[in-house]
Amino acid sequence: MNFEDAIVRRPAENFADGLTSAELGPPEFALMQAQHEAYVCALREAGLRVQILDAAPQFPDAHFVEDAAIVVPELAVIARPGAGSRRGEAALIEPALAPHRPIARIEAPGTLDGGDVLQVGKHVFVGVSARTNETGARQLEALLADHGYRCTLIPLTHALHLKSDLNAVGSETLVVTRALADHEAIARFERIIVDPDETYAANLLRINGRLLIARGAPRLRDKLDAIALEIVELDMSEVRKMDGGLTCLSIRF
Ligand code: CIR
Repeated sequence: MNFEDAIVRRPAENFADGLTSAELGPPEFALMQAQHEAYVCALREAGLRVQILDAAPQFPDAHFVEDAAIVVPELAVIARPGAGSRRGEAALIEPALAPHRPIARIEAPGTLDGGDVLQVGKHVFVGVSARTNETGARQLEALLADHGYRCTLIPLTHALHLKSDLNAVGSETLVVTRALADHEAIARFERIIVDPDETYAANLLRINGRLLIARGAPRLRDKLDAIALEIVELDMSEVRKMDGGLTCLSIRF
């Protein structure tokens, strides 16, 4: 799948007030800004038009825009984030997507974070997690079914989001942590399994001919070198301190 556009949001100065379970120490704002700018550059160098939204200090996690919407060629689904402190991010993202796609919405009592949604062609995997409930997942399934997509729900117990564990590097190849490697839902795919001490790097991002990966996972990088894609490593230390990764910093379409 080829992308042309991305939407990102600048991190707010109070981004360290966001949710985290990482226990990696307090993040630094200046370094976070630099990492975010490098990320935007990497998206542009991969050929995307990048729309940069203003920081939203009322929602310190709002730069993790991926969680607020799911965009497919036919429509944009405004999510309903599972964390109460993040719920208002949905209304905030809608005006940025409305010029690009017809809008649909996940409705209460459904909850859904975009980080739980992995699209591989017309097949969409939806993590049912602490953030995404089955009602939200089924609402998304119904909205996408109208456009010929098939959804598979994957219950999660260990990770924040599905894409913490599972991402696509091609239409037939997934990168997956050991936790989901043997899941029947992905049995038909080629699987590149991430070593346990490199689990964070499973959250990688394929953009057209490039693969963005977090710096610090040399064994995964070696495994990915076999794929004919240009690999771009990015320093994600401050993003990681707030439980974020490469996918969650943008919406691609
Ligand atoms: C949160 O806990 O919601 C944020 N601090 C991190 C969200 C990361 N989102 C993602 O991986 N899609």
